[in-house]
Amino acid sequence: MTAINNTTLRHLPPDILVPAYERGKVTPGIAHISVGNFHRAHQAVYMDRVLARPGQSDWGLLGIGLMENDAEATKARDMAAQDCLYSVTECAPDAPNVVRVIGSITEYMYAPADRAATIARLADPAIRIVSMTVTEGGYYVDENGVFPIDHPVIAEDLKRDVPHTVFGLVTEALRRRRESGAGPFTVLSCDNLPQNGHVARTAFLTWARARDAGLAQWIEENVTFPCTMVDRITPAVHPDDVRRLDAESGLDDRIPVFCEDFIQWVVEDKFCAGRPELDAVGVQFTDNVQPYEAVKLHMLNASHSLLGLSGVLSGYRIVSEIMADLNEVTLVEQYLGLDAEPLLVAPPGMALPEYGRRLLHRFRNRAISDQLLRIASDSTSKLPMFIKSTAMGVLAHDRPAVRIAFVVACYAEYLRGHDDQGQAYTIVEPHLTDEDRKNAASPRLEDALEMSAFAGWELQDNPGFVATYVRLRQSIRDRGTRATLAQVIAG
Ligand code: CS2
Repeated sequence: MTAINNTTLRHLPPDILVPAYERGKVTPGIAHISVGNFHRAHQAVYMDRVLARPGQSDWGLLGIGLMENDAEATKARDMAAQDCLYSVTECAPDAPNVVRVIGSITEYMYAPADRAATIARLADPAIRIVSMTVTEGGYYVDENGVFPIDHPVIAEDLKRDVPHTVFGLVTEALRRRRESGAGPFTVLSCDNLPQNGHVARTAFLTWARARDAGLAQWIEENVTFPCTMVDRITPAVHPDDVRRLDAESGLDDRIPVFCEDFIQWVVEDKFCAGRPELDAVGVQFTDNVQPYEAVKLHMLNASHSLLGLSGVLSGYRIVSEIMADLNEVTLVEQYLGLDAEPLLVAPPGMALPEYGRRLLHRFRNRAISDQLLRIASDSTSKLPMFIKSTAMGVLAHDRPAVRIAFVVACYAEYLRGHDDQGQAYTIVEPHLTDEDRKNAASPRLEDALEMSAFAGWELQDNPGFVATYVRLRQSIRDRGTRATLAQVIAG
């Protein structure tokens, strides 16, 4: 097995694709905050393509680890040991896997080790874009579009001279740039939430206003926050996956990632300090990302949530396996065709039924073994982004809400932490409050509709919906999820 680093890069096994540019000449122009698997399989791959083009060598990536925990500290050490190189295994459903080593991240900083140094690095005029994948819940913006400055995490961080949150780091860097005349950078959200650029703008501006009104005004006038739609299914990488991927590639890579072969990025062309030639490497630029993002969130991510929550309860763990269950597939087909699609406007050149069929094809991809527990995790933040607008549209049009009631019931039951066979699983729900836990566990099943995931959905105002939800949830308890699903798809 060959270790990956700058020295071994030109001597890797011949079937491994390596960067087609001289990494030594690349300097960072983009700082990316929270370098998760998705970023490494998506934006970093596009940037790897960009760097192979002439005149683009000042658009390397500076990765920034934000969260203070052991996993992040280990990642920083692994990145350093491998000169920030790592392999991406792209899995097509019907062709051999392709392994490429990605070289676009050329520098990595673990912010908790030295936050002041991280802020100083972001203030470097060479950095012209600060992008981020901080998760759906990471923006804190509530159902009314308000960034809560009195939230304990935010209120505490606002008091610090050297803040810890993404809002604090970015705002302090912008303060320096304003003072030094370095000018603004673009703030680019790459998370799965509707109007992610607008949400990011609200969050960063509200934070800045709470610190310094003059700075906030400068940000408002100078910094741009493009909206983006990002798409590539990227499973979690467990220790078993590391062993499997390394055995397949022949590399001794401590931090490999794997993903589907599909990739898409639609971006609003609004960059206040320039941008790399992403349009030359397959990124779509548009004035209006909204229809693309609505289709992606309300079709792909929503289907994922349906499969994740009902599937985990039924005893499934892997997406491609659940796709052999006709009832689960029918649930998704009915949800897409009857609930989601009638409320969506197709983006130019896209037919929604065809998009839906392609999704099912992607989910069937056996080569990626995507995990249902990954998809179900943090449903508290995801359901408002993926399901809420469809739920509200279905209820407003008085259409049958049985599938919405089912996913709501599945979420509440999933929180009990074991499937219908009694198998326990770990719930990863960082945004679930104590009040939520109480409501989820309440013997009065309606109380679960008070959980923060459903804030603003107006579910309780609809007695028909409440009755269907209670009936389905009780049925999951009495008869199991599979039997309940059979009733749901029968209408
Ligand atoms: C998934 C997404 O986590 C989830 O809920 O739906 O991670 C999904 O795989 C990506 O958005 C695909 O682009």
